[in-house]
Amino acid sequence: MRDDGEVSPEMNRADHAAGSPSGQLPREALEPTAPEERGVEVSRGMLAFAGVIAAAAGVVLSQAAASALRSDSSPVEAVAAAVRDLTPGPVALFLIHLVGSADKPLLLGGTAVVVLAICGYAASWMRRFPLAPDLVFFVLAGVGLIAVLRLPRPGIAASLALMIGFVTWIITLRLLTAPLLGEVPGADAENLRRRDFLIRSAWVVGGAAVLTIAGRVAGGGRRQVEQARRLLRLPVHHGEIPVGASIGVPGIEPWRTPNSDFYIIHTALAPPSISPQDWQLRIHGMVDREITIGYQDLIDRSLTEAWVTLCCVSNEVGGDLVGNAWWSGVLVRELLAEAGVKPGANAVLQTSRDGWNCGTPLAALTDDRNAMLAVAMNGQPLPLEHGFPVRMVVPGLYGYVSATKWLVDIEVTTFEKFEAFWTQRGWSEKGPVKTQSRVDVPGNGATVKAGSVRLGGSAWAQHTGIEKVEYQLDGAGWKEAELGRVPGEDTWVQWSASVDVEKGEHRVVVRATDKSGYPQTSVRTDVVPDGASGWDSHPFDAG
Ligand SMILES: Nc1nc2c(c(=O)[nH]1)N[C@H]1C(S)=C(S)[C@@H](COP(=O)(O)O)O[C@H]1N2
Ligand SMILES: [Mo]
Repeated sequence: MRDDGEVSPEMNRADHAAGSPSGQLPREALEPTAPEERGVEVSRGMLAFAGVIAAAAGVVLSQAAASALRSDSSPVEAVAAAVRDLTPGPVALFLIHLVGSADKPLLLGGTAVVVLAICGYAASWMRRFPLAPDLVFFVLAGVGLIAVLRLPRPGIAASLALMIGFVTWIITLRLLTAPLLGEVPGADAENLRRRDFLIRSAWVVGGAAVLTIAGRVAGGGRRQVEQARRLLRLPVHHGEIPVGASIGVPGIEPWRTPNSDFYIIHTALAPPSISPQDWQLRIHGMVDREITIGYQDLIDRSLTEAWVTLCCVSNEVGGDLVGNAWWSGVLVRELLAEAGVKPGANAVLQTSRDGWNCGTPLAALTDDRNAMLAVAMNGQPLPLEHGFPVRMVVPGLYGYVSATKWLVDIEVTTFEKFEAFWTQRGWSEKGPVKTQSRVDVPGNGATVKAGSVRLGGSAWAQHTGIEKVEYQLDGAGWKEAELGRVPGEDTWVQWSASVDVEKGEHRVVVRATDKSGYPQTSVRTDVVPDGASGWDSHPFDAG
């Protein structure tokens, strides 16, 4: 997105260059009469404007074509994905992992803005260099082609969409600039040029809008998948919240996270639209028999169901990139047993439809922790954003090394043979979750009524389990909190305590001890490379 800032100021400069005293355009500057000089000035800015509109029309048409042709990605998305993949680790971390869902509009919008700016700038030089924009279009299309070809599933559709965008650029720019560059006789020439130009621009914008809608209607990939999802009737349960798990402290996060509130983290610019009929999972690599399995095959097997708390490695201390749901799916170890894992393997490389990948210790998929290929979340088919139709859920590991959404490929292998997406960007190869606890109430900096106050929050150490949670009020000794009753080791536990506070400022600190006997460390570490540590604490006021 850095280019943004560089290109636009130059564009402004270009717009004003013709009028500048230094006279960057000597040929025009030599022309004697005032009106014509003004005409040149106007058309330089207008040429840039024409370039931007032509570029936008091309981008919009290529998007429409991509969607009509049901391409997985449009050319702009392909370029944005390339920018994402080439972004150095620390910046990518910020952009993709921490900005969360805001990174998608940022990346896509930024890519589009840079393209428009470059095209506008190139078009502003058309009077002196008539082929300048064509050359720039050609180079941009070349970049687009490289980006399209490095997609996880490069296809005819995306290349065709790119071609359509390129041709639109060339034709639209000529169409728009004809009145600006052609000879128009008469005293009123400038106004006529302008009027003709504006009329043509309006046609282009209107046409692009109509074709966008047509593209949506013709494609409708996402809508069809949404529909297929709605019509699915899976033999799964909604998951009754176990008695005692929810301790009913007002203001605390619910023990079950509703699907609509569940945090979303992924690098995909848009969730891939995969209909259940099209979904296939390939299990291969160091196995005796390669397996390919379809959706119906999968859900016809015996389904396993469990409460599992999922959390993100980039969750800060006290953060909310953690959620708890009732998952339904098929045990991974059963599928792996069917394929027959060869001796020597220690890892599974999981790949999603959109090309993201992660490496999971084989042991975590075959031991007693019931790692599953989940098809439902809280009794509903997975929402598209959470990996529809099939994702992996592995208790005790951060999502970035285990929880592949839109999963299509499982390769049994060894860690020495690959480096996964986030590992290449400086994150740890293995990602067991760290024992954590959080204060929910009183809220950070909240004001409560002096007297009896309820403290509460949650603590998690998936697949180890929480032994106890302690809190400290205003630096006094640690006291044990009451815990909710949980069905196993794989979920978070709610904690609460009642305290008496006087008027004034207070601070509550929380720490958990897990069932391995490990007390949560007070040492604060950053989320990179393997998850944050440290105690959560909230100041609050009693009034
Ligand atoms: N295909 C794909 N799967 C993915 C990711 C991704 O970027 N792409 N991100 C992972 C990370 S970092 C996390 S924390 C979890 C988040 O799952 P959720 O969005 O359902 O909460 O998904 C994991 N699965
Ligand atoms: Mo994550």
